[in-house]
Amino acid sequence: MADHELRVGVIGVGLMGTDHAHRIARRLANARLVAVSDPDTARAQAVAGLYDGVRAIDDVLDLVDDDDVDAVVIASPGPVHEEQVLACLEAGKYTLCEKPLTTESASSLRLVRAERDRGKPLIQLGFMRRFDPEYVRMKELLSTGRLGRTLVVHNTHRNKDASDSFRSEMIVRDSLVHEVDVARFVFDEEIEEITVLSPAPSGHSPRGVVDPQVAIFRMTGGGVVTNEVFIRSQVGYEVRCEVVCERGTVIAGRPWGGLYSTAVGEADGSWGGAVPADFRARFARAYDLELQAWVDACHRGEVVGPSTWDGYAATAVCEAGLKSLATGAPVPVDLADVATLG
Ligand code: ISE
Repeated sequence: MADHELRVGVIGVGLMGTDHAHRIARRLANARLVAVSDPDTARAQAVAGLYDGVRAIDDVLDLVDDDDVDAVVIASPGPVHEEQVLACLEAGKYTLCEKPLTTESASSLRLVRAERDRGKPLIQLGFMRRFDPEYVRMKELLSTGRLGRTLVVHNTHRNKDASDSFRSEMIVRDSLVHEVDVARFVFDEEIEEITVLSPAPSGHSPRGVVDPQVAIFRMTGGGVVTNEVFIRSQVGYEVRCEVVCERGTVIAGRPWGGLYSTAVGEADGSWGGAVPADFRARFARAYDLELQAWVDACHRGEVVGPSTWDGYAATAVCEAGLKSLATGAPVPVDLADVATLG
């Protein structure tokens, strides 16, 4: 890849895309933000206007084909990812695609195949927790074997609030999908069965929306993962992962530092520290490391981090999860045979 700064175009400048645009423009080394595109062209122009020399390009596919764009970040909603990722593959451009890869396993698998047919990986999936320093250290510790085999994992994933349009299905596809990736990352195995339970909903969840949800994964090696996802917790952003092994446990994302205290009254429910408001604050460092690793890999002509296969496997698990959400019964995960992919 080029010996100049990597010239990056960002597709989709909603919450995450705007955050990534800023990160590329201001915080990354050896990269430069050169273009943004969004169906909301006024918004794209507003984001482009924040930085010198950044163009707003009306048509997303024109951004992909632009000769001055070396590499692309896709931060648009999942349902439009297939067309955009395919365009990046056809243009031969390195791409960081935010999760989910797509919203159905069939389209995700088409992308896995399209990338393999090109003969060279180009796509990194945006599962940022794999770059969070605590998750990285947890994985390193597990890999030493000192704790023995991993038996059980408990994930907690809470957001402060969500709009009424964030329905039960989106909690599976857009939120639980992170736990799906964490489980596969921690165990280095696929998920073979998922059960999604529907507790009595919070009074803050819109009519008909199951929030919180509790999902249980069974791994191919027999391990079990429990997951609580609660999108309208009213408090803030809390993401934790506790791994239980034969000879010890590890927790990533535990509140730490300073005094631990609880008190009735004004400070009810506080612990001596602040709960981050959302994922941009909690995972800011992980996103920086994720995008810097992507930029560095682009310069080396490589792809690091989660792959299209990881994106496909996560989509397939969520698809089974949606079936389970409807009945509460366990649903097997139907994954393509890797050997048939060529
Ligand atoms: C959002 O899309 C994310 O990826 C966040 O990490 C997650 O916490 C949130 O629930 C999703 O909506």
